[in-house]
Amino acid sequence: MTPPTSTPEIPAPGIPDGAPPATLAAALASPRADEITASAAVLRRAGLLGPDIHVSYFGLLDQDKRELLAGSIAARRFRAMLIDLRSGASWDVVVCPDEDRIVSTELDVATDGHVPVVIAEFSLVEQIVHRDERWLAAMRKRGLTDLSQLRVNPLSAGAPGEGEAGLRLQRCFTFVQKTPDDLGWAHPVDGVTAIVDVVAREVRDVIDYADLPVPAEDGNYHDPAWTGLPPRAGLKPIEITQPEGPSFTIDRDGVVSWLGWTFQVGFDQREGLVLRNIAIDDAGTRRSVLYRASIAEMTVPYGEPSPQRWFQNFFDCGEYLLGGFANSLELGCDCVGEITYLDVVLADSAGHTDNWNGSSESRRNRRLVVSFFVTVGNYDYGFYWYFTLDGAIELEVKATGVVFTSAHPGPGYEFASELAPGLGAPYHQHLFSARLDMMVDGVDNAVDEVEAVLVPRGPRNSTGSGFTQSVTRLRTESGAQRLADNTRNRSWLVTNPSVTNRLGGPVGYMLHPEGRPVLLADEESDIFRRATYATRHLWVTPYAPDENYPAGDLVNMHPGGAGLPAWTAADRDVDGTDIVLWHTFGLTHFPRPEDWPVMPVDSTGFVLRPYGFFDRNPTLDIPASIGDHCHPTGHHHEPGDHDHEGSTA
Ligand SMILES: [Cu+2]
Repeated sequence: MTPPTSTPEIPAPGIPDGAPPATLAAALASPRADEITASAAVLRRAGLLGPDIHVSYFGLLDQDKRELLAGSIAARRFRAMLIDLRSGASWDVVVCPDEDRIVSTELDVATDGHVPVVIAEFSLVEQIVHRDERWLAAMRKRGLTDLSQLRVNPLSAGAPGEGEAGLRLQRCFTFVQKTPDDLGWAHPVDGVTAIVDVVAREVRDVIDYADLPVPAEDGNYHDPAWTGLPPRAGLKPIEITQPEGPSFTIDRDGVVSWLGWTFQVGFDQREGLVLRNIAIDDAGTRRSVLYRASIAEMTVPYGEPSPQRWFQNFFDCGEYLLGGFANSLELGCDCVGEITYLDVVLADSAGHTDNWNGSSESRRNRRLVVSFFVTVGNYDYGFYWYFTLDGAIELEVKATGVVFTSAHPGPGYEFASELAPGLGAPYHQHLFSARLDMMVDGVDNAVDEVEAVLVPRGPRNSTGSGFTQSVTRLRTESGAQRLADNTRNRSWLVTNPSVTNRLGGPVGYMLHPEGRPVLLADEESDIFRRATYATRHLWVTPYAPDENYPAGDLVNMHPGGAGLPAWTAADRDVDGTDIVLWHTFGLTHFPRPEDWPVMPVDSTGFVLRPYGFFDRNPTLDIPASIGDHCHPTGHHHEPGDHDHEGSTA
C-alpha cells in the first residue's frame, strides 16, 4: 500500500464542553444529524475529510455495557472508518463531537482486512475496465463491441490471491444491458473476470477462461409487453385500519412501548436494525430479556468453484454495510442517521376453540413488527422482528430480488440451476449471524442444550414408549460451539440460574433454531476460514465490548481467522456469566425456474420463546376478542394468523 503523502495532524484534546447523556436510552440512541455534522467538522479540521477521503463507516460506538449498567454514562463517541482512494491510506477514528475532539486515530488499519467498500469504488470500476485492452479483447472475441451496453459489475474481492496481499481490489463481471430499461442480469458474459486495483485505478488482470454463449432471452418482468399476459382479474383490495391508532408509542430516543413490551430501536450502517434493552412487563414488574440484538454479519457464499466464481462470498455486513447508508453516506448530510417510522398496520383475527368445554373465547395474539428492507446488489432482504403478547421474539428474514446469474453450460452441470435457456444461477447460501446479547432477568446467564431423547427400555420404561428431555449445560466456549439437530428437537435454553419461577425452575428463554445447513465448504477453503462463524449454528462467548462482528472487524479482503474463531480460542467460561449468543441461520438456495426473473419471497429466521420465564400464560389479561369480524367459527386468515402492528425503520 502507498503511504499517505502526509499524516494529518490530530488536534490536542480540548476541554470537554458537552454534558453526557442523561439516560441509558439517550446514551444508546442512533446518531443524530447534529452529531454527524459536528463529527464531520472535527474530522475535517484534522484533515481527515476531503475530496479523496471517503467515509467507509460511521456509527455510534456503544459505551461499555458494564459501565452503562452501573449508571456511569459518558459523552457519546462515534466510530468513523475512512479511506483515501488516492493513496490507499485508511483510518479508524473515534470522535467525540460533544467534546469537540478526536479520541483516537489508527492509521493504515488495513493490514489483514480492509475498511468496507465505498460507493465511489463501484462507480470508478466501469470506466477503468472499459479502457482495458485485455478486457476489450475478451469482449470482442464474444462479438461484444458496444461499450454502452456493457455493464461492469464490481464485486468484493474475497480472500487475497497470490501477490494481492495489501491491495484493495474489486473483481468484476460483465453483463449486457441492451437498453437502459433492460434487465442486465438476464445476459451475463460468463467466463471473464477483470480484477481492478481501485487505488492504482488500473486493471491488474483479466481472466478469460471459458467461452460460454451470452444468454439471449430477456428478463424484463417490469414490462407488461414482455410478460405477454394481461393483468390477472379478481384481486380485491384489502383495507386495514386501526380506528383508535396504533397501540405502540415511540419516544425521541427510539424507545418503543407496546402492550407490556419495551425496547429501543436503533439503526446502524453495518448491522441495520439494532434492538436494545428488550424487556417485558410481568404483572407490573419490568423484566429484561435481551440487552442488544442485531444481525452482526451475513455471508452469501456461492458453491460454484470455477476460476471465475471461487471468490464470490459476499459479506453483506462487513464488506458492504448492510444498513444501506453506504450507498450515499456523506457526513453531515441530513439524510443520514435519521430514522423514519412508518406505520404499516395490519389486523386480522385468530381464534381457538376448546374441544372439551366448547368455549370459543380466545385471547387473540397480536404482534408488533419492527422491520427494515435493504437492497444489496441484486438481492433484497427484509428483516422483520416480531414481538408477540405471549412473550416470544421472532426474527424472519425475507429474501427476494434477482438471483445472481451465470451462463449455464447445459444438462448435468452440477453447480448451478438453469433458469432460462442458457441462463444459470449458481447454488449458494445466505448465512446470517444474529448477535444476541442476552439479559434474562439480569446479566449473568447460562445456556442449556435441551433435546428429546428416548428412555432406554427397562424398569423405568417397560413399554419402550418413554421419552424425555436431556439437558446439558454448555460450560465453555469450545463446548458451546453447536450444530442444530432437528431429529432431536435440539434447542438452547438461556436461563438465569439465580432467578427461579414459582415452580422452582430457572427462568429462561429458549432459542429454537430452524436447523438448516451451515456453511457448505471444506475446512481448507478460504471461505471456511473467513466465515468460520457460519460453520456452527451456535456460539456462546462472554461479553467483551470489542467483540461485535463474528467474521472480524475488517472483513473486506480479510484472509480469515478473525472474529469468533480467534476469540473462542481462549476457551473462556460461559456458565453463569454475562454471555452473548451468536446464532447462525439461513437459506441454502438451489434456484428454481420460478425464481426467474424476479424471485418470490423466501424466508428464514429463528424464535426466542419464554420457557419458565413467566409463571403462566402471560396473555391472560388481554381482553377477550370482540367485534363482528371475529367469528368463533369459519374465520379465515389473510394474510396471517396474528394481529399485526408495525414500525418500520
Ligand atoms: Cu439466494
